[in-house]
Amino acid sequence: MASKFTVYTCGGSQWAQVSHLALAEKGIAENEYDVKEVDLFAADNFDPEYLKVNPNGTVPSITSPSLDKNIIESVDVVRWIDGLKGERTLVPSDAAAKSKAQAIIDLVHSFDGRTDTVLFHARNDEEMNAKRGTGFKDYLVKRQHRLIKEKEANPDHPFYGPKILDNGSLAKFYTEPIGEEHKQFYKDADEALKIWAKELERLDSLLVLPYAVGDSVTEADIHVTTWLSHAMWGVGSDLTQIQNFDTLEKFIQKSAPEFKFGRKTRKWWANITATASFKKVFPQLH
Ligand SMILES: N[C@@H](CCC(=O)N[C@@H](CS)C(=O)NCC(=O)O)C(=O)O
Repeated sequence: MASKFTVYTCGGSQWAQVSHLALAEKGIAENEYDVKEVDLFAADNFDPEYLKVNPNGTVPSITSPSLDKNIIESVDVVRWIDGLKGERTLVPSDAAAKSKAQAIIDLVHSFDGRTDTVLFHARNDEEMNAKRGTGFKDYLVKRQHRLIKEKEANPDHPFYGPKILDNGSLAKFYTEPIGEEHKQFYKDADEALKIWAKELERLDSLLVLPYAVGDSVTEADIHVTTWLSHAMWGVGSDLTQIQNFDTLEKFIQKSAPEFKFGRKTRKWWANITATASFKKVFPQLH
């Protein structure tokens, strides 16, 4: 293999976990690369030094002396890791499987499928007050403080202004007294969760068993796995009860009462969670 590369990651990040699943699937040993933890909970991804690595301020990223440009998107990270060793097994060679894998990846990376809907939004005062008592509030508030501090220190940096507005537009629902503006926030969350339920149904119809697009684990499995695990974690599932969708299902049913996790999704999850790579990266849900 070429010279050592560096994976920028964070234990609590769904998209960073795709790197670790891909590395495990490809059998790349831990001494073949370096790992740098970017603590999202301390908002270290907003450090101007990290923005030089990844101008989006997100994880994962990969740097390597063999690369002209850093890799800053999880989809590209998996594909690059796939090319490091042996045959390309994660990107399907069959055209139909490849396009189905892409459709599945697009679904979990889409605005409609984003896990933020499940993690940060609330549909009523009760949910809002409950969320205000969790680490989600600290996360959003810490981010806002860090962004403002970095903007003061780096006033001309183009990253901070838009990000302050973006994070602030969500953080305010956690910090300001509950009032009129929350009503629209709740309505939007409810609508987004109805759409989320539809996306899960669409995912179920796209899945081919035993794995996402057929007989072997591909990039599609990797992206859906980290996404679904993160959503289960985000709604407060028992993290050791890996097969138990109840908490997430009930959470979604509050917006989409007919929703149930589909037969194929459950079977696929049982298959993917039985793999050695899953067990290595997910000793419990996160
Ligand atoms: N499209 C990017 C999204 C990466 C992403 O949003 N990562 C999250 C963690 S799961 C992150 O770093 N968030 C920090 C932020 O947006 O400030 C990818 O797939 O790599």
